[in-house]
Amino acid sequence: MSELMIIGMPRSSLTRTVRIACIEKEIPFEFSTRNVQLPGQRATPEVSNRNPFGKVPVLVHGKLVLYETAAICRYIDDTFSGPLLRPVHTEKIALMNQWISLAMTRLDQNIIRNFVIPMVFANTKQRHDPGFSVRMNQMGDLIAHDLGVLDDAYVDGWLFGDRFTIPDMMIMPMLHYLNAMPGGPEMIANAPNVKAAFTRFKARSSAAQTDPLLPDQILKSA
Ligand SMILES: N[C@@H](CCC(=O)N[C@@H](CS)C(=O)NCC(=O)O)C(=O)O
Repeated sequence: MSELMIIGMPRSSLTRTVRIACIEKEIPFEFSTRNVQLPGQRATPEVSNRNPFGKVPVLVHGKLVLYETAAICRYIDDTFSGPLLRPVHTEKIALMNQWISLAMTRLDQNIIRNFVIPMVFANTKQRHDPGFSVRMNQMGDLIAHDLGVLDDAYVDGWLFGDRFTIPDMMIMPMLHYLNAMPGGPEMIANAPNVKAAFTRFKARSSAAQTDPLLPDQILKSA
């Protein structure tokens, strides 16, 4: 058994982020999906015994049990040798922390929690409520704004030029879900630098190895 274990679900975008971080860092790890709850269900003891907030991903490394995606990714980068998952200069590290914070708060909320999850899990009655489409359209406008901001930041390739860093590993899996939503490909296409980065992401081995294998359009099937 490998020394490092990631607990989570294959379709969790944040679990995917930490798996990508391990693969990019070139470290072996065990991916444990055993007894992890399905989305929307109560946390199982497998998870809640390690994270009292009942969320995944969780990392277990020897005696260390760590939750929160940003903390896990930084730990992986700081602890193991292998390609750096962050820029080198202090100012750029500060900017990376800015993007990590934005990815984990605003982007995760706007794209995954308030758009993708309602779109996927709304039942027929909720879907036919006029308020639902109003809310989804409002979220679409917010996401379009956020993609516009990201587009300027992705002008040089990744957020930090040639180096694929932790916030890229957070943002790209979110875009994978957005791209599977009605209107998602159009939103991404309106941000050409983001679209180019997303295309490069899909070609990476770490993306292929962690692909949640979504249908082209997911509505109630996730
Ligand atoms: N702040 C946490 C958020 C983790 C989170 O929300 N994970 C989702 C999957 S992407 C989850 O565990 N969902 C299951 C649930 O809420 O029951 C982090 O950064 O890791």
